[in-house]
Amino acid sequence: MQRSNTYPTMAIIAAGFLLLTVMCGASAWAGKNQVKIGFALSMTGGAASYGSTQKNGAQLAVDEINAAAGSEGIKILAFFDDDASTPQQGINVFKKFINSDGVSAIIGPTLSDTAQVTDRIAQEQSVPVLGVSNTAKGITEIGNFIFRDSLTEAVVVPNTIRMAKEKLGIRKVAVMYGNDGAFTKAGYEAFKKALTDEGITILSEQTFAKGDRDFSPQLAQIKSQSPDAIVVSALVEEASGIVSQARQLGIPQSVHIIGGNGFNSPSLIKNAGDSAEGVIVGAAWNATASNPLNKKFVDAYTARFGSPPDQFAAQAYAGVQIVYAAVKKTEPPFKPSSIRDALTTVKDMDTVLGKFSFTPERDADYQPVFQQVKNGRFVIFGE
Ligand code: 1QQ
Repeated sequence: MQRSNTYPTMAIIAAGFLLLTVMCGASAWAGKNQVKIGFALSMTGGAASYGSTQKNGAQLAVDEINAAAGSEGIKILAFFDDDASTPQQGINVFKKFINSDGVSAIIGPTLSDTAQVTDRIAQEQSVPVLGVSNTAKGITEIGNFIFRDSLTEAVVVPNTIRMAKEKLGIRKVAVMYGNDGAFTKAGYEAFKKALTDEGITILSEQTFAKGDRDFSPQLAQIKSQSPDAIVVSALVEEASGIVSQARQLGIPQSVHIIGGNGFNSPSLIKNAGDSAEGVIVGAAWNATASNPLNKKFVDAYTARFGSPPDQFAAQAYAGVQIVYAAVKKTEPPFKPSSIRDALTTVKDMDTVLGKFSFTPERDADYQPVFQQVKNGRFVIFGE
């Protein structure tokens, strides 16, 4: 009796093991061609205008890549999380990506302020990071695992100021900047250097802080100095207030307003309305760029999200493709350090930003554009 009972039991156990082995094998196989990428983007807080379009751009790229990969190719398993526009939440998200989700690479965070601290964590844990909107200096200096496809203020601003002098005849300016953030301070330093290099007189320097709403004291003083232009390093919330209030206080449109990367969001135009007309801003990308990839991207993005992409969406979209190009040069299990090494070999890659390569310092290497707000859109100056 005992024997006859034992056989069926053993057979069931053996079958169970077999099934388990097959299932594990299957899931290991299914996961083999999948690379985990974490996206730390600002969905809430002061940088949400940038983060929301970044997320759209990234999602579009991931979906296109996964559709094209079919059943054989490498698919991206994307983890999206909100860095809340703060360093503290950025740290939480990076730790979760690295320690719980086990991602092979991270894209983000949105702000340089956040990147300054989060990227140190990734560097220490040897996980590569691609910044897609960090433009302050000192980010890629954190270490050899840190890359970015966003052009720095140090690259964009000199071009903006040179063009403003050439095309608009700017000779004397007033400067306004946020003195409490990595990005706004880096932008200020870049502007100051470029203005000095071009021999443009700085009539005064005014500061403000994140969250300020009233800029009338600074603008009243600037108005009394009659500059040719007001040069502003601000994130979009403060930038919108400055632009609207400058015009409300009667500073005429003939006094140009020149912004840094913080101005590159359509939210500036939405918030400041007519006051935004004529604003000058240097950028890493313009919607009208004629390369065929860009045209396809603009159409696909507009069809899916109901409004055209901005620079932040374009940089995020290109960022996913850049990381994926590196992933494809590695083998499962897509070790973070292998992806890092492969990223250094990305060269002359066709992207919506144009032909893309990294500098030896892992920064972006391509030409900035000089834009103006015209009829509620960022257009290439003079077009
Ligand atoms: C930075 C920026 C912001 C304006 C956009 C995200 O460039 O923080 O570096």
